[in-house]
Amino acid sequence: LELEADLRLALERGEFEMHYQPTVSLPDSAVTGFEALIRWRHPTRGVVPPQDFIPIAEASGLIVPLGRWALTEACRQAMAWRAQGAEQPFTMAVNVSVRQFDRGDLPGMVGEVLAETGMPASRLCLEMTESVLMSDSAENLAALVRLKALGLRLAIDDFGTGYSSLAYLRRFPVDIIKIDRAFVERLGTPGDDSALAHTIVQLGQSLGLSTVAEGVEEYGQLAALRVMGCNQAQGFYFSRPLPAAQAGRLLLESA
Ligand code: G
Ligand code: G
Ligand code: MN
Ligand code: NA
Repeated sequence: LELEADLRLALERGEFEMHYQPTVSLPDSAVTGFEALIRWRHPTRGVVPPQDFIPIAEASGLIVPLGRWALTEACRQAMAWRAQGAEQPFTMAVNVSVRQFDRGDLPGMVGEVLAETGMPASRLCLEMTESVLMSDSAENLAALVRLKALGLRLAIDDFGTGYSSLAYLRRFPVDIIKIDRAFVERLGTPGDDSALAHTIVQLGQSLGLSTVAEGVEEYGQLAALRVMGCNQAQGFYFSRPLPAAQAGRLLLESA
């Protein structure tokens, strides 16, 4: 409760910041863009991880203004990097909560933020968990169709950890599946268990979806993903999430 009260004030006080973790293409490991990840610098508790405050923001409805702030900041930053000379196309991926679908007009908000920041829709990706599709609601489907009509891309985050059926991948206008790091962990080790990661990559290929492996920490995992034909990767092996200034340097150097 104390944290919820603090959370209400934190936006006004400017205590949030975004960090950016690069994503790379395979097999060449060129930087393709970033995932924006929110951080809260609490005045007395230090950095509070998102797992500790996103659920509170979701339950209280604060996720709606907080989500708008995060999207605006990520788009504003992407445009600032372009202005600083990042000429290569790169994507900005922003996480959205299922609560932003039921508690607000997510497509309307996204359209406004694109207009306010000048961010090209084609460079924006929204990441959502399977829960958005699992509810099988007509409202969520309509919202996804409106988001797609803006021209952006949609990714399923933590893919393979939900309880949803695969049928929704056809029904919903999804472009990217992000393979949960649980399936990446044991790749490239002796007697590794690569069957599930491989199956998800093949599922993506057969449905025409791009696959992104999360949580790549070691070379052996990267090598295994290259062989499977996974399209992109992300993880500590390449880079941790970085403050904006460092992420910007990485982008400008990789041009
Ligand atoms: O970077 P990491 O510990 O920071 O992120 C932990 C979790 O918090 C991840 O599941 C991530 O998707 C989620 N998360 C990070 N930033 C945001 C955000 O801006 N909005 C939402 N809804 N979730 C986020
Ligand atoms: O659920 P989502 O994919 O949005 O979560 C992103 C989270 O994963 C963030 O907390 C981020 O810090 C974390 N993360 C990113 N790369 C790695 C990695 O290589 N290993 C581990 N253990 N966590 C990672
Ligand atoms: Mn994510
Ligand atoms: Na994920």
